[in-house]
Amino acid sequence: MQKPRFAIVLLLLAGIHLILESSFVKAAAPRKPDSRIVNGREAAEGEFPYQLSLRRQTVHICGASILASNWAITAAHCIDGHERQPREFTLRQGSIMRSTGGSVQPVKAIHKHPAYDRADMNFDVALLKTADRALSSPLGKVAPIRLPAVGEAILDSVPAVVSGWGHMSTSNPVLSPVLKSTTVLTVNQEKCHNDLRHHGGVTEAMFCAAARNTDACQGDSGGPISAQGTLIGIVSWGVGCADPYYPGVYTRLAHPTIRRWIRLLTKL
Ligand code: 4AZ
Repeated sequence: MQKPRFAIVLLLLAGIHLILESSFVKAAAPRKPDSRIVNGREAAEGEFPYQLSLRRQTVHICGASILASNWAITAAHCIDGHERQPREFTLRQGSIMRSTGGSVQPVKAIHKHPAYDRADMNFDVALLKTADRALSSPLGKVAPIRLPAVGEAILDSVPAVVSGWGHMSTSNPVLSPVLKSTTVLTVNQEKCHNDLRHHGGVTEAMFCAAARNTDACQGDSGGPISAQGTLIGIVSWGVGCADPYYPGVYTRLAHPTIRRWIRLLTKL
């Protein structure tokens, strides 16, 4: 089983990263569009105003997105086991730099989806509550992203933009110091289920997206994938990164069980 490994890798990464963050950043190769993250491009300041870096004990562990000035959304696997310790977590907003700029806001409460299953990553979503108006900025670099309607379908082969500070490739497991994004195409649900059949397939609370030589990767987890200004999903899991045989898997936010749970807690 590949899936639980990602969560473990992420925790290990956080530990190693705590020690090596500065040296990793220094060791990164000089800027080359093709050698960072799994391809994609560097973001411009203000291009992803809803993007957050979720930090545990000051170290980037995952992405997250702003839903309102006091609510963020991430993956359940990013906070699993720590939902009673919100004070370990902070959110950096308003900066394309992973470790500098913008402002860092404390998380006040963590709500893990009640149906989250770490064995198969089903319902991989969590809500993070902050102080009122914490997730906003007068500089205009911070803004919420809209959610899909309940049950809103995702068509096949639709372009969607995913962003984060995650690994540049499976063989170059280094976080990006600068926010990156890439465009992937949504994958037909049955095709994805079949592609991932040896890894448990996908549920209705997941969808897949892929493109040649580009993908989300470890460290992008919990972050946004959007289409036409709507947050359609959250980076959840995959088998390697940018592997031509395995599409990336995302939490489907329009799934009624997820969307209604978000509304219940946030009124959004
Ligand atoms: C992860 O564990 C992860 N290739 C995220 C996305 C993908 C793989 C792994 C997609 O954070």
